[in-house]
Amino acid sequence: MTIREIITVPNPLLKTISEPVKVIDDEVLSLIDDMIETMYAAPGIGLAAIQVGVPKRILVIDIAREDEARNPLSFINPEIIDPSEILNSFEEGCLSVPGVFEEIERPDECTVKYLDKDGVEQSVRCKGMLATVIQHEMDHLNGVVFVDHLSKLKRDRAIKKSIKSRTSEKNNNE
Ligand code: GNR
Ligand code: NI
Repeated sequence: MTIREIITVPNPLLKTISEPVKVIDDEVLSLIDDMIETMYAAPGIGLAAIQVGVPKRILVIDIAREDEARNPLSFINPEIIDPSEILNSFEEGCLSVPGVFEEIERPDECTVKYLDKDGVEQSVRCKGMLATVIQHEMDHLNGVVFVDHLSKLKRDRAIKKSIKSRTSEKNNNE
């Protein structure tokens, strides 16, 4: 397993629409392993393949608390269906927009249909935190980052702030 580099705004790759996985081969399985390791190292609670520069429709998520056992979930070719009309607001962050946290409204519940690592179709009803993270990750597969849900003014400020925070972090580490 390898920790891969996470791309950040304003890298234009983040706007890519990712392609469905055609065959779940060793390359896909090792990408999933690397994504899980990269997510834990970051640390984050979810990661889309495009965040490590690979435009494939693959997500990994682990919303277990720190005092709980790890529970990495992987989703291949996920689709969101039946989003609830009820919305929920959650403070979101993104490994590709470091240093920025904003309240984002999304459907409170949704169902995700996907292929597991064995290529078997699965369907899960997601609520709360899992629903938020799944929708945040699905956005990445469609070239959308969470700050795209903000007004243009707020989005431009958020991206500037993120670039600035990343630059100062680099300087601190050097
Ligand atoms: O680590 C992450 N935390 C988070 C918090 C609230 C809503 C969404 C997320 S996902 C994020 C990791 C990430 O950027 N995934 O794409
Ligand atoms: Ni993200």
